Order: sequence, then structure tokens, then C-alpha cells
Amino acid sequence: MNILLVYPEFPDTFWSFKHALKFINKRAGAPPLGLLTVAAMLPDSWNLRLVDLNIEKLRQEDLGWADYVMISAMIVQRDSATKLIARCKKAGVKVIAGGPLFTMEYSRFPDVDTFVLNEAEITLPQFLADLEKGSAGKIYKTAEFPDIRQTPVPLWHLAKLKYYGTVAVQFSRGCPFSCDFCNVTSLLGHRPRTKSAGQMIRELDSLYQAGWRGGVFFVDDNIICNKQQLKTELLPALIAWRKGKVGMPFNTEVSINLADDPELVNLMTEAGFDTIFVGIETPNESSLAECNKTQNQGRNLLDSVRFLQEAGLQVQGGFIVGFDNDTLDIFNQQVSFIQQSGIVTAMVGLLQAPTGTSLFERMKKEGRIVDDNMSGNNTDGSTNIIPKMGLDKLLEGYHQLLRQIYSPKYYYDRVLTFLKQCPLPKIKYHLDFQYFLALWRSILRLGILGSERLQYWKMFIWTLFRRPRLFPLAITMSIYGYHFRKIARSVTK
Ligand code: B12
Ligand code: SF4
Repeated sequence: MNILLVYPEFPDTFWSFKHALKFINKRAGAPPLGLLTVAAMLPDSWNLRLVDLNIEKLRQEDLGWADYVMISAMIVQRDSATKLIARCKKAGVKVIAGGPLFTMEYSRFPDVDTFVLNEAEITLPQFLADLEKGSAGKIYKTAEFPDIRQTPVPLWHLAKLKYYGTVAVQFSRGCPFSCDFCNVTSLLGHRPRTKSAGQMIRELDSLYQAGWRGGVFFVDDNIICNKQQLKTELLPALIAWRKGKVGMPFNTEVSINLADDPELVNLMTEAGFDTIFVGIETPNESSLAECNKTQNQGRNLLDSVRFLQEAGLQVQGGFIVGFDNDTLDIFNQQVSFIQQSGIVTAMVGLLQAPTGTSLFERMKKEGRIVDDNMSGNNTDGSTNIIPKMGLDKLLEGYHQLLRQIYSPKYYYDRVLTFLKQCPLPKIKYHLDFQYFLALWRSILRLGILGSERLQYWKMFIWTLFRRPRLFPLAITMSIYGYHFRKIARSVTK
């Protein structure tokens, strides 16, 4: 059996990092972990090829070779996935589809031959058994959540790792919280399920042996779901594994209550975590109550962020505007919070209601869902709900906010705030030739040709003399800023 695994293209988005990746000659953020994991669950005797449309084109001869094309996608990849399915149909190749886009919207794709939905650990073996009997069905789905201790090591060798900025691994799935706009819990449940420390070490070893020294993204919904297990199993194992190794800094996603546990923070930085994404959402307490973001309520969010950054975890923040409790003042409140926090990577989006969330149900009941064909990307300036303050006002304030926070002045102010807070790294980074190339390109594009010249050189000189060991990080941040400004410009145009 010849299986072609294909990952559709992402549009140019906040997280695509397309404009930043060019500085380091990379083509995409991370290889598709879902497909690489599914690949490891297929029979050993099958022939496998991966084509990630974010780094390469799909050749007609690949389609000619394949007995089946297996596609994985998120909602933001819908357009590319639709074109891909049409091309497979034209070429007469059967399509098997899975992943979050199809799990949520499979009825929109009549040309797909078989849907293997939800988590493949349960549904794929059912499909493979039927296929062997010659009676493959149309839809395989489940309401169960599998134990991921049996999930195999992803087949990294199928991915052309040299074209990616980072790689993804996963320790846990699910989240105990119930933020009303988030569909993680409807897809993956409230009870966090984890892999064993041994499984993670095997995954990291296989990457290290493949020569990978770049960043590793633990793509957990909230890695601190089971703090005890982190403290006693995973983090001690990672600390031991890291000894004598260079590179492979870790980043992940956590809830803000990590700031309440200094012991856990310390273990994470010892293990090599240097960046965390945190859903901060809003400084407006009544909006936090509205969306049931209990873990963010009743605390000084600025203090929590400062504590985490001073401990060595760069906080990347998710922010939302458009809650019912937001007044016209929210835009200034958000800007002021983001600037004071020194959160450099601040992703601000409009409130959207994905299907399967309690927000969607409430909006539907109130007759406020305008379009169920949502883009799936809340940072592209679109929303599928009628906001209380009115769409025009929301967009006007949102655009102004984006222009402000990504303007060179505001952006580099945050970089400097952060660099002043940030301690020296605990791990040794691997600086290769690409880094020096990126430095040179940043000097040319940002320091000589860019509109941010003044701020760039101010940061450059300040870091070189005051925090020289943070210099590579400072240059990386200036390159991220270039990407964010391009995205902000395209959204506000
Ligand atoms: C890592 C990640 C990212 C990375 C992606 C890197 C990459 N190239 O893969 C980054 C940070 C870039 C990212 C960005 C975004 N993401 Co994201 N991301 C995730 C996250 C946290 C993990 C995904 C993952 O790798 N999981 C691990 C693998 C093993 O799981 P999996 O892919 O689901 O695969 C399993 C099954 O789905 C199934 N399966 C998957 N594919 C296939 C295919 C076949 C054929 C079969 C049989 C089975 C199968 O089998 C696998 C094993 O069980 C998920 C949340 C989550 N926990 O899933 C959100 C998630 C996928 N992201 C989401 C969103 C909304 C976004 C953004 C739009 C956010 C934004 N506002 O900008 C952007 C858009 C992407 C972009 N580039 O712009 C949503 C998608 C919702 C949807 N229904 O589409 C999710 C589900 C989170 C959420 N609830 O909001 N994201
Ligand atoms: S903490 Fe994050 S992953 Fe968990 S429900 Fe809230 S938004 Fe979703």
C-alpha cells in the first residue's frame, strides 16, 4: 500500500511566521505532528511519503504513486484542503481525512472517501481492520478519549526537518478549565491524559539523533494540568536528559496559575523551557467572568507575568476583544496592559465562537451567530458573532490597537522592558550559520532599509553593551516584529 500524507497550506497568519522564517531560510513553523503520529500507527509494510504544502509543491507523480492520500487540517487550512481534495478526486486517488477541521466540519466535504475523526488512537485501528476485510466505511468517530501512553513515537524521518523553524512534540491532551470560547475541551476533554516520561525521552532522543538542535514546542493545551506528575516524573527526566546537550530549548502552553507555583517554574526552567504561551485574554475582570476564565480572575495579571518573565520564562500572550462586557475603553486598556507587561509576542484577536463551545450555544440562542463558516483564525479581523458594541466600533478599535502595539515604537519598548526583566538563559543554545545570516539580514532589512531603524539600533546597542548574552534573543525579537507588523498591516488594510 502506498500512502501519501499531505498537509494543506496555511494562509499568511500571525502564527505562520512566514515573514520571519525567511530570515533564517526556513519555509514553515513546524512539521505536521498529527500526520507524523498517524504515520507511526500504520502497518510497517506500507510505503509512506509526506508532502507538506507549506514547504513544497504536490507533484502529479506523487498522486500517481499513491493508493490513498491522507489529509490532516485545522479550520484555517480549509481552502487549501478543499483544493487538495478536488485535485485528488480528479486524479482518481482515494482520500482519507482526519484532524480538527474534519472532526468539526466533515459534512462539508462530500468528496472525501473516509473520515477518520477524533483521536486516531481509537478510530484508525477500526478503519484499518475494516480496510483489511475490504469493507472500509465512510465515517469513523468516537466520543471516547484514548490513553496516550500507547501513542507511538512520530515518524520524524518522513519530514524534511531542515526546512522547519521548530519541531512539535506532545506530552498531554485535554484541559481541566472551561473557558467558554475554547473548543479544546470538546475535542480533547477535561481530563488531562499524559504520556510517560519514558515516552517523551524516546521522542526527544529520536529528534536529537536525527541532528535536531532547534526549538521544541510541547504542543499541550495546558502542560501544567497534572502538576504532581510534572514535578515528580517529566521534569526530573528532562533535566537528566538535557545534561551535556546543546540546543533544543523548549516552549509550551500553560495557564496563568503556573505563577502560583515557584517550585514548578524553577523545575521548568532547569529542564530547558524558556518560553510559554499564556491565554491572558483581557485585563477586564467582568469579561474574564463572562467567559468563565476562572484561573485569570481575582489576581494581579501584571504581577503574574512579571514573576514568570523574571524567572526565565518569556510569556507570549493571547488577548481577546469583543466580549459583551467590553466597553469602548477596552482597546486602550489592552494596549496599556500589553505595554506594561513587556509581553513582546502579543496575539490579539476578536472573540469568535467555534462550534462545540458553550459560547456558540449562547450566541445561537441569542440569534447572534452571523455566519457559521468561520475562518478559524481570530486574528484575521473576522468574527462569526454579532458583538454587543457593534461590528464597526469593534473593528475600528481593533485596527487602532493593532497599529499601535506593532508600531516600531510600542513594539521595541516592549522588547526593552522584557530584556531588562529576563535573566540569563540556563541552557546552551546552538547558534549555527543561519543565525549569523539572520543577523546580517536584520541589519540590512530592519537597521538600514526598515521604518524601525531608530528603534532597532537603540535595542541593538543597548543589548550589546548591557545584556550581551541576550543579543541573539533580541535579534530574534526584532525579526518577529517585522512579521507581526506585516500581518497587522494586512489585517488593518
Ligand atoms: C501545535 C498547534 C499549533 C501550531 C501548529 C504547528 C504545526 N505545523 O503543526 C501553531 C502554533 C502554528 C498553531 C497555530 C494555530 N492554531 Co493551533 N494548535 C496546535 C495544538 C496546540 C496542537 C496540535 C497538535 O500538533 N496536536 C498533536 C497531534 C498529535 O494531534 P492532532 O494533530 O490533533 O492529531 C491527532 C488527531 O486529530 C488525528 N488526526 C489528525 N490528523 C489526521 C489525519 C488523518 C488522515 C487521520 C486518520 C487522523 C488524524 O490523529 C492524531 C492522533 O490522535 C492544537 C490543540 C490540540 N491539542 O490539538 C491547536 C489547534 C489545532 N489550533 C487551533 C487554532 C485555531 C490555531 C490558529 C488559527 C490560532 C490563531 N488564532 O491564529 C493558528 C493557525 C495556524 C497558523 N499557522 O496560522 C485550533 C484548531 C481548531 C480547528 N477546529 O481547526 C486547535 C484545535 C486549538 C483550539 N481548540 O483552538 N497551532
Ligand atoms: S485554559 Fe486554555 S486550553 Fe484550557 S479551556 Fe481555557 S482556553 Fe482552552
